[in-house]
Amino acid sequence: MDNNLKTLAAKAKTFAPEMMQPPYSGITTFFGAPCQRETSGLDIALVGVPFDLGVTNRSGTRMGPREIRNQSRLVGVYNHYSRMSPFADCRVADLGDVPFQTTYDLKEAQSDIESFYRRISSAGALAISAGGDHSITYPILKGLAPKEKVGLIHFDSHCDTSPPFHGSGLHHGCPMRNAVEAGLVDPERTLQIGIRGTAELLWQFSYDSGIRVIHIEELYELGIRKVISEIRNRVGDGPVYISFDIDCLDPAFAPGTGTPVVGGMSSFEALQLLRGLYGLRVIGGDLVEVAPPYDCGGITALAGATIMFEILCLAAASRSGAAK
Ligand SMILES: [Mn+2]
Repeated sequence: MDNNLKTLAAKAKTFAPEMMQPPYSGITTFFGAPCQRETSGLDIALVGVPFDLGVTNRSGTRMGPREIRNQSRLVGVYNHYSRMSPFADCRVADLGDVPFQTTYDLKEAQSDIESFYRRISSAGALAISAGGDHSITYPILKGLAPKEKVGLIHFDSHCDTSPPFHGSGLHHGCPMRNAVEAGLVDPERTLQIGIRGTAELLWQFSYDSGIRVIHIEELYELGIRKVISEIRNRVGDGPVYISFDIDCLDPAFAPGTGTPVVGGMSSFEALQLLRGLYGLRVIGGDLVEVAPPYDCGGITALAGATIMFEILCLAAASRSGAAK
């Protein structure tokens, strides 16, 4: 963290010339980061996953990465709260979108996602992703292939631990169950935050496996500080993955999503929760479920890009050891 902006600028590692251009011009990348295909030498890869074959209801998140890239030009490059720039502390690049061999087969497409992330983890880089529907989190975690089970900090209005239904166990309502059952995620070091709505009957697995579920009502009863403290205590010093479904926010703040549920947190409350997580060993994260066809004036994509930036900053702080 650095109060001296001149020092910060001087140590910039990937302040690409594009970042200094007007945000409405040039070829759009996440936060204006340099675009490249090569993973070697990278600390953090930014990745788009334009995929929505896993939705249980309204499609449209395949359009998410492009619009999040667009709105992200209003977000970087400096984080006033943590007084740092991920682009100064780390080598960060936009790796583009996961290329799909087929866009018509859920299982095949998820194996394309897994392969792409395996390449990133083999290069020793962290990955921060923009979805896409939430089904992508499971193949991302498989591809990242963490050496030990990760703790999961999952913001959502749904637990996404449902059993298979309508002929698939890979849809966007069950990635967290899949990740626990595959031994990738440690349920005892997992929290699901902001949960609400009428799908509760689908989430028995969360309770049975020992995941800590914090419904939205409890979040407001406890307050942000106590929830942060519980997150930190529960995930401890081990590796952590952060998955943020934009439908965790109230639809007033994020209408552009396939399965909105009223009564959620504000975008400011989400940012405050994330800002309480500096110092954790963040190995990656994603921001999913932004569906531009239902958005109004880009507010959901902007909220998504802002949250993605906060997660990027947490990862950069973790990577550079500059944690607050
Ligand atoms: Mn979700």
